[in-house]
Amino acid sequence: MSDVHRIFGAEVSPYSIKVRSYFRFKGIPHEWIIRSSATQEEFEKYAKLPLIPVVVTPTGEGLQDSTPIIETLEAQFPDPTIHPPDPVAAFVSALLEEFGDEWGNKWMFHYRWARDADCRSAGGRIARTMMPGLEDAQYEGMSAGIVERMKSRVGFVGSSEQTAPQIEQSFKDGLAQLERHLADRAYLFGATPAFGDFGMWGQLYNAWTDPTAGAIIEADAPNVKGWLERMLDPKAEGDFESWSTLEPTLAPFLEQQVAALFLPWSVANADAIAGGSEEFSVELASGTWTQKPQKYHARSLGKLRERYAAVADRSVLDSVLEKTGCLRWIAVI
Ligand SMILES: N[C@@H](CCC(=O)N[C@@H](CS)C(=O)NCC(=O)O)C(=O)O
Repeated sequence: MSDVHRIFGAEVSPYSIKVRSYFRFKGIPHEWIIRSSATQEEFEKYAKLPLIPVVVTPTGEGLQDSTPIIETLEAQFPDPTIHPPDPVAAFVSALLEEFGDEWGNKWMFHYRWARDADCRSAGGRIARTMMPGLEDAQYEGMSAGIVERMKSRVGFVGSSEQTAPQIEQSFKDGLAQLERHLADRAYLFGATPAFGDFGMWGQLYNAWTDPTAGAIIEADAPNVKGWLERMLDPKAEGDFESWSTLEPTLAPFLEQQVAALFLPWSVANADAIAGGSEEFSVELASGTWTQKPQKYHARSLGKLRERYAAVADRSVLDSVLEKTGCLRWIAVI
């Protein structure tokens, strides 16, 4: 029997390239199959939801959702591990994985569909991926249709006139913080990639391929750019660090991005789902944020809290989370 996993995905999909980068790092034999009109029928055999990536295991099982995909594979292929041995670094890595998927996605998605130049670029690439082999003129109409559809969807991740300046400021501040953190290390948690790298990377790499966000990265963040390139095919170049050496440059990101913006948003979103609200408003450090709740993210906050509850000795972790302002959002007694 073949030992090859198949990944149905696309370059423009942050969650797809996140999973592919993980497969590459682990050295798990895999085939990358671009989801397009040509592969749609096969894709539908395995996809329960019309979302990419879908990983088809050698035994023919279809897996979806990048976080559980990575967790399932990590249990089967433990080496080289993506989890730092220091329990504080390991939890912060899981927190950044979640941040990347949920808040990093707002950065990427907002910038991709907010301005004409970005819409044209992404719409054109998506049309060419989905329907390969057409004439140039045919792509124009398709691309316009994709742009129209995607622009109508930005509100689902919370991008609006009210939140646009907050998302863009968070992207620029977060980038500056990561730039300092990556000044003297290959990956976010040391010399080998961690769970958190994969979640953050899929989104930021895609942002880099778009004109506006890409120009900001090119101009202001050479260290982040090096990491974006490295993460395409990440390699263990040494060991993980422990929290003590990561803290000076990673704590500011936890304070100003994770605790000040993402976690209060995530908790307000989960509360709105639990209360059956159509819309919620929350006061973030960056201002008032109003949107319709996102179902998926309430589930992933629950998973993060379970992960926190499963940490055997939380004394040091709690002091780090307390100091950075994260604890009150995560520790729900
Ligand atoms: N939580 C999912 C999200 C997957 C997702 O949102 N995929 C998007 C692209 S990045 C998608 O497939 N959209 C519909 C489409 O491309 O047809 C994961 O982590 O895999």
